[in-house]
Amino acid sequence: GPSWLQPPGTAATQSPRKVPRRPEPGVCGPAHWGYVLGGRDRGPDEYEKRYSGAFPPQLRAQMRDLARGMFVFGYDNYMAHAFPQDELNPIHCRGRGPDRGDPSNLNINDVLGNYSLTLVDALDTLAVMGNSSEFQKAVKLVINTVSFDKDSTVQVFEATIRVLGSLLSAHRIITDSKQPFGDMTIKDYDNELLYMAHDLAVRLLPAFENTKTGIPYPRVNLKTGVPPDTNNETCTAGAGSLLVEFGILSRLLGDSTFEWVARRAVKALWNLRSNDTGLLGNVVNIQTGHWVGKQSGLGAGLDSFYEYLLKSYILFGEKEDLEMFNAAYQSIQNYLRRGREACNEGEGDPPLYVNVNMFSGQLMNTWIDSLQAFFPGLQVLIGDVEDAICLHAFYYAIWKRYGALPERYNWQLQAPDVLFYPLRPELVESTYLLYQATKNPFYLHVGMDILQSLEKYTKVKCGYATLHHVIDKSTEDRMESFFLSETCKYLYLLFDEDNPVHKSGTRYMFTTEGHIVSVDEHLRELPWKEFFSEEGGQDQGGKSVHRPKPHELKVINSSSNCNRVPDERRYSLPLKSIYMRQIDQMVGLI
Ligand code: DMJ
Repeated sequence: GPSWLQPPGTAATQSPRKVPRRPEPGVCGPAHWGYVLGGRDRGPDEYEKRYSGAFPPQLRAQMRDLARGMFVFGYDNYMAHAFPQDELNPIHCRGRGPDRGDPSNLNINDVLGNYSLTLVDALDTLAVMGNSSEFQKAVKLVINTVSFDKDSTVQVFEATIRVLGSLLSAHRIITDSKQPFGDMTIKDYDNELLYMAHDLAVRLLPAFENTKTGIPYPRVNLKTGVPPDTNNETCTAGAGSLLVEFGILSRLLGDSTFEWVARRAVKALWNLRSNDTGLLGNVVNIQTGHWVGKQSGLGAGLDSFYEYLLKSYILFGEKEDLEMFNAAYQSIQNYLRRGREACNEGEGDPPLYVNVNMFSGQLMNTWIDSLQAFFPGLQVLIGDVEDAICLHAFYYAIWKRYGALPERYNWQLQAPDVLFYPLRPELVESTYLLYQATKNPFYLHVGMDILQSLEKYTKVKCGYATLHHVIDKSTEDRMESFFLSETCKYLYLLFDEDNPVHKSGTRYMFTTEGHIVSVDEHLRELPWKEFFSEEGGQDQGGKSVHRPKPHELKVINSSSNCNRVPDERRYSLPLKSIYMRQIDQMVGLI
């Protein structure tokens, strides 16, 4: 089996890995993925021909229009058949709201709050695509018809990233004096979206009360607060990735409450990390602080926790956020990363990030999940582009095999463990960010491939449907709101070379739901600094907690922190044929 089964240090890998490193031509080691996935030997010329040549401008425009058409088809059908309900059932052309008949149906009820979720979540995609008339119409509809005074019990995290984040993003677009996307102003706009965001956040606040650790309850009822029979267990990402939206809201309103509770949650989780490994688990009890789920990985349960440590720093400039991120990144390199030290050189299997026990660092299982595919995008933001290239290629290899990403893929069995694909954006997100960092046309080919398989396997009568089974390609009657807010947006941006998001002087960052927020000095002003003094290096029992030394990786400066990577700071080594060969070995099926 691959050396990924071995603990770090016993395989061909060094721990900790030194990052980032540059490849030297001609030293590819044996690639396990190559034979796992059926790779064939090909001469370098073929790679040059296939990927390194320019992606013709007409083809790029065609793909941009295809991505736009995909969004429009999904959006128009939602508006025609589902609005004001939360989601579109694209096969039967109907709307879907919360499952009132079965409160335990969390897959639905955590997300659908009876607040026109898909419309709200799609607002800034309309702006990014330059559709000012529909953006203005949609904003007015939201203002006039959406209310949060609903007897809906929703997940705090989902309501925050999908609804609160979108309202704040749209508010900023409307009030931006530069209007880079065309005229997105609203006549007589009186900060209504900001007030709606405030109203929603106030309804979420009960989740942060009566918790002994400061870690919030996972769910609240928007009318009545935390339900009496509520669960005391939450996943780390759910409780610890609220700071971007809550911080923006606080800073726009000049009210520290929201940022304070979100930051307290992050710190409480951080203080519960393992003293030995520096890792966090995936599920914690909010009253006792005990880890219920001890699995540490980059996917479900933890993904956006890491993402928001870095993005909070980018947005608010608080050093402690960067320090936490750097320490977390180092622990990830030490305990989760398996395989050879460098992506593109040396002996041993290519690198992979596995799931381990947070206390021992021992491997817990042999699957990775599709949510983890966001991680190369995060690595681009910190400049670890080479490692990002490798991890992205692994996920693309899986996509090539199934025309989608199975929710879980077992790398030991070389088969999916969980077979559905709900139109998730993570691989497209990383593809877009890697393209911005390298400008290598390989990523346009990847995007085209993804677009074409979405068209082929998921397009149905009234929209795009969840793949129930990535092998037999059967579908389910559900189109999640992130398909319009993220998947379509990243695909469009990948091919829209001149989009203001990566062209204008304004710097944008994406929230974890793909909502754009501009990074500006205004958000770094902090009138309530004294409330946020360091709570010290102590755990809850007063014992001092070991803090790993912050990793050397530095966010280069505020302008390269954004998703728009300026020309002069792009990865200086474009993908050469050596990369292509490597990627081909991994992908195998190209
Ligand atoms: C989205 O809601 C967000 O990207 C979140 O961070 C993770 N899951 C979905 C998309 O897969």
